[in-house]
Amino acid sequence: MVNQVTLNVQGMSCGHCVSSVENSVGKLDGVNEVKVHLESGKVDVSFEEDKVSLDVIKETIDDQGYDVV
Ligand SMILES: [Cu+2]
Repeated sequence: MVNQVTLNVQGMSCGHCVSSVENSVGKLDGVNEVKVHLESGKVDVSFEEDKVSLDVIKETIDDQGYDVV
């Protein structure tokens, strides 16, 4: 089952932040698509609920040094 969420993430300020988040989340098994919107601080994620949980996605962003609010 595909789920689609938009997360609010604080601390992303440049292209490097965008790639850190997009690459780390994009690497997770079960994530179909991840798109960072730098200006609004939003991250769209499309993922397979039976393969990866939202918690793991949030943790992965957190591990890169950003805050999911
Ligand atoms: Cu940055």
